[in-house]
Amino acid sequence: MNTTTVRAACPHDCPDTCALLVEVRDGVAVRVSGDPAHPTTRGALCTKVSRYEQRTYHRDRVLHPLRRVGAKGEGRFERVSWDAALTDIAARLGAIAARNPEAIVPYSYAGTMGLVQGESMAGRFFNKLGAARLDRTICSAAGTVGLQYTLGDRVGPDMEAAVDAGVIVFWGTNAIASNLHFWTFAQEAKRRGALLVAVDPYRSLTADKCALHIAPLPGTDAALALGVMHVLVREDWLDHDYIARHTLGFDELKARAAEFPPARVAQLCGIAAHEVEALAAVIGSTARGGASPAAAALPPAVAAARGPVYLRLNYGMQRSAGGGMAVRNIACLPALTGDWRHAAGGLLLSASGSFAVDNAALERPDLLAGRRPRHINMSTIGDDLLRPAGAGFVPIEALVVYNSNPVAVAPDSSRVAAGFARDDLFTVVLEHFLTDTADYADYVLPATTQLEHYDLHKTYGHAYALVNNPAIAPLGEALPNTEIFRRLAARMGFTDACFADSDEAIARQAFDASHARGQIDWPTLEAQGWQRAPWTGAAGSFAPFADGGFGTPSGKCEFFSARMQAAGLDPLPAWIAPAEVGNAELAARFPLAIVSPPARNFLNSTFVNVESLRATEGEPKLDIHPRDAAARGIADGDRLRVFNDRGSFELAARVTDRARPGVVVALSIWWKKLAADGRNANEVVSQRLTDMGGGPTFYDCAVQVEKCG
Ligand SMILES: Nc1nc2c(c(=O)[nH]1)N[C@H]1C(S)=C(S)[C@@H](COP(=O)(O)OP(=O)(O)OC[C@H]3O[C@@H](n4cnc5c(=O)[nH]c(N)nc54)[C@H](O)[C@@H]3O)O[C@H]1N2
Ligand SMILES: Nc1nc2c(c(=O)[nH]1)N[C@H]1C(S)=C(S)[C@@H](COP(=O)(O)OP(=O)(O)OC[C@H]3O[C@@H](n4cnc5c(=O)[nH]c(N)nc54)[C@H](O)[C@@H]3O)O[C@H]1N2
Ligand code: SF4
Ligand SMILES: [Mo]
Repeated sequence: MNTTTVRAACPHDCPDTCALLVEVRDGVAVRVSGDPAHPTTRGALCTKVSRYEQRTYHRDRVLHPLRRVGAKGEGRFERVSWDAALTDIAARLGAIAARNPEAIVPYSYAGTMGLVQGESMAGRFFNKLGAARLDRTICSAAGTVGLQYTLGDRVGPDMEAAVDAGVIVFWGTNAIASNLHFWTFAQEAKRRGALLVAVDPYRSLTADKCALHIAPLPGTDAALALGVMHVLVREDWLDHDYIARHTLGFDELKARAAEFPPARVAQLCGIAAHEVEALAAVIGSTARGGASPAAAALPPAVAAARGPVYLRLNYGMQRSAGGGMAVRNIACLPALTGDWRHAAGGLLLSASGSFAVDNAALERPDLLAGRRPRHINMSTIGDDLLRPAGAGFVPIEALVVYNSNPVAVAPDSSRVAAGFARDDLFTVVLEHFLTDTADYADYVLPATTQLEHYDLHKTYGHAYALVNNPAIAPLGEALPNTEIFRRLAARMGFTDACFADSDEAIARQAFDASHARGQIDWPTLEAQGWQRAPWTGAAGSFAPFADGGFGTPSGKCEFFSARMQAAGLDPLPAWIAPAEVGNAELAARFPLAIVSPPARNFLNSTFVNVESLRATEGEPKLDIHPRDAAARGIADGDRLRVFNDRGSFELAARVTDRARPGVVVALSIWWKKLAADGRNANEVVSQRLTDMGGGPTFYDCAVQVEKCG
């Protein structure tokens, strides 16, 4: 028996990007575990990925090219050869491209976060073709832009540094489900005396374990942050030296914050004024030192809180009409309190700025040869697929989907499905499984999983790059995304040298070697499997803005943003109400807000078809507060219908005070075809976009709930 251990990386859209060790026996992957030497993985994986081999060897893997024989959506296919599939696909894309290449749209997201299997060879292919460009907005676009305006960078304190924090605020993040390794560091901080705080409309697994939980209505965080600013200014819990040296527009911010006293904020957020005071007291704990607050009687743990204050945001608070502004307002707080001075203070939303990626080298926009194709926003793919010709709009004639499952994950699902069902649409899906999306494909092409291909990863949750070495040979006739696009390029007659680059060669092009953040020591990376971004210094000591150095035009934390003004936005932290939550007109018919955040055992819609994980989640459930349930005659376990004007879906009632009054919660993202009614939460979500970045508004959604039958 021949046993080897292969160094790999978790490919999933998760901030932890774990370093993996894959044990291979006689060519078969038998065990996937966390690398004990990697500083944030520390030998542990989540349940999902510790069963990764169950997914790779799943009996439902698509292992050969498939051609549709049934109606769209039915999921009936016949096996064809790679040669037949590629010849026909190239001919059909070629015919469309001859008329107008912009009628071809790539659709991809983060099924793998790999720099190689993501937008490298695929980007080259679509650039050479002159296809439409996809705006990849579906997850983080609003928060990214809000952060860019305010801090000008996507970095923050190290994950490892959380152990030294005095206060950790989980703001719109359910870390136990979606950032497990951060939670482990937070537990260590708690043992050392830190106060854990959650801001989440739902008592999530994480909120449930925090000493202080504030549950504002979804989409009201911008107001809550303004209320916190109000109290910080009122109590003078401010670092005046930091403000003077490293911020822009403090006087204007002060005037704006004056308009948001706790009583007003409490009303906007659907909470009590004393909760605003308490949140301000913990966030102000570094600046206030031992000072006891004047205005409010605080719970003893809150009064005793001491910084540094580590704000851990994830993306939960930016999936509303004012989501960009919410992130921006929160991002102003550590500059007011001076928490950026500390390695364990400040704010982490994304660490994806740790490495400078050379997107031009990966995707080769020069292949466009001066063409400037239109952009299609992935968050409104439903409307765009159904939009008729005219007013300058060229109908979408072909979609090539990879690393994504839009029929399950995109908003306003019945419109998305109707678009995919168009008979005159040519659809190619590169996949591991016959997902809800693959069921609509004309061709399904078998892609390799992370155990079968090479890749290079950076991450959005820590400061390490990782390599992923293939552990096993591709199963069946599966090919890496890169190889599929290489072969398609050859069929299309694309002869540029870059289409011959190997996956390893592409990886070497990925980081911008001319940039301080592009420095990689390849021998170390390859031998160890991972490497810390050298410019960030030693683990746990990185304080990116201790001496200012923000990435904004002024080099300061911009409370006042001229760029926002130029973009037609309020240049100061502002309150933007949700579009549907708390909307008086809608309330008569749709009085409840619904949020549909990730279930712990799924990763977006990935893993829903792995039986052992689905069994743990059970069936789709709706958490509803006892008061809202009683008002509708709903008992625990009843079958419910959730609906609004866009659609409906069904699930089982879980009557619980984990859901606050007025807000129902459907942990997601279920495969539609694995739910009893063939639908999921995205049936009711609108295609409305956020204030910044053109992001989706999954958690800004008004519904009514009733008992079925
Ligand atoms: N297990 C697991 N892990 C995942 C994922 C997964 O699907 N499963 N998905 C990955 C991906 S793609 C992402 S983007 C991240 C997402 O990670 P998170 O951002 O943590 O996930 P969300 O569920 O979107 O938001 C977290 C919490 O925000 C709350 N929330 C909803 N609306 C609001 C609001 O308006 N304000 C506030 N303050 N809170 C709100 C939700 O109730 C939820 O508990 O996780 C990644 N990790
Ligand atoms: N209601 C609701 N909807 C949501 C969200 C929510 O919280 N609530 N979250 C939103 C967010 S934050 C995100 S990021 C999106 C996520 O949306 P997606 O990025 O579409 O994520 P997944 O649903 O996991 O689908 C990824 C697919 O890629 C495939 N895949 C994985 N690796 C490879 C590969 O190497 N090659 C190929 N060809 N395919 C591969 C997987 O099999 C899987 O089917 O969903 C969004 N939708
Ligand atoms: S999904 Fe996240 S926690 Fe799980 S192994 Fe991957 S990176 Fe680690
Ligand atoms: Mo996401």
